[in-house]
Amino acid sequence: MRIVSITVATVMAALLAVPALAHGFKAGAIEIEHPWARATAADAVNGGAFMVLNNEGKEADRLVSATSPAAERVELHTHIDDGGVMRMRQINAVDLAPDAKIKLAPGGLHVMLLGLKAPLVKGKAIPLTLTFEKAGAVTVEVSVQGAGDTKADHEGKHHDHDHDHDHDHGDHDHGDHDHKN
Ligand SMILES: [Cu+2]
Repeated sequence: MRIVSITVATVMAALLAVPALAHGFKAGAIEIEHPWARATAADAVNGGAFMVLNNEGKEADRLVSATSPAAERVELHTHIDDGGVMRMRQINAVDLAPDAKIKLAPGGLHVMLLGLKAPLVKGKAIPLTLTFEKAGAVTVEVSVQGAGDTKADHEGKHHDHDHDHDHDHGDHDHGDHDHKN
C-alpha cells in the first residue's frame, strides 16, 4: 500500500508541475501564451525561452526583466543581422504597444537563460518570472520541448555571442600546469 501511495503522490506532483492544456498566463492586461524552451544538451550552459506576449490593454507596457531559479541570470535578447551573420544582442525591454501581439521565437526575440543549473529536459517545465513595467510580475511555467533539428543551432549561435560568461570550461586545464615536472 505504501508503494501505491508514493506512486500516486508522484503522479500528482508531475501533473501539478505541468498544468496545461490551455497553457497561458496573465499579468494585468498582458497575456503570456504558451511559454516554452528547447531541451538543452547535457553540457549546455545557456538556453532560450519563447512565448507570445499579447497586450490586451489600452496602454503600452514593456517586459523589462525576467528571472528563473533554473538559471544564474536571465536576459532579454534579440537577434540582429550583423553583415549577414545573425547575432544575439541583449535588449532592455520588449515593447508592448496596445493590441500588440509580440512573438518571442527562435531566431528572434527571446528570453535568454544564462548559466543553467541543470539541463532543460524535454517534457519538464521550469518557472520563469516575467516583470512588466505596468502589469507587474507573473511567474509562468515554461514547458521544455524537443531540442529541434533545425533550431538546435540556437546554442551554436552563442559562439558569436559576446557575453562575458565563459563557454569554455573544457579548456582551462590544458597547458598551464604540468604535473610531470
Ligand atoms: Cu540569446
